[in-house]
Amino acid sequence: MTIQIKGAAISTCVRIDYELIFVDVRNGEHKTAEYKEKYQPFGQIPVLIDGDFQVFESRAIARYIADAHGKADNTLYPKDAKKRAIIEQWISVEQSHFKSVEEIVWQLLFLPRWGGQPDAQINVLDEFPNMKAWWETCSARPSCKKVTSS
Ligand SMILES: N[C@@H](CCC(=O)N[C@@H](CS)C(=O)NCC(=O)O)C(=O)O
Repeated sequence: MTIQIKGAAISTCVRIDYELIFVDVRNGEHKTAEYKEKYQPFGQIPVLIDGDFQVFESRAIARYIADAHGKADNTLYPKDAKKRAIIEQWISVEQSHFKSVEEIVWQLLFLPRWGGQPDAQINVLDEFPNMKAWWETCSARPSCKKVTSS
């Protein structure tokens, strides 16, 4: 059975095959009582559906995909406790401290695709070499290229 993701093509970077079920966020489909009751109580995307199993929250989804559908060596999310702890550490750091990165991703990736004009002040990539390297690594991933070209 194919995994289904309720969301928008641009916001998913998944390394496995899946069926995208488009949610019309611009027209508020995700805020309807039916959507909240059936899929996501906070009225947001993404939601993963795997047969009769459903899970929302992107980090929970990512962990589930890695555990349930990852390759045998599972290099992205290894079972080794220490390796996993370091991954969880950085997932927590991202969730707790990366608000400014969200803004950068919004300005550089999503806003232009929604017809908006990015803030000219967002030039941190040139100011912070590590951030630039991170951005180049992320955007070079096949999954990122796939969703940004669609
Ligand atoms: N904590 C949630 C955040 C989800 C989220 O912010 N989704 C955005 C799109 S990427 C959304 O649904 N925005 C519409 C809204 O909040 O009304 C997660 O990680 O899944």
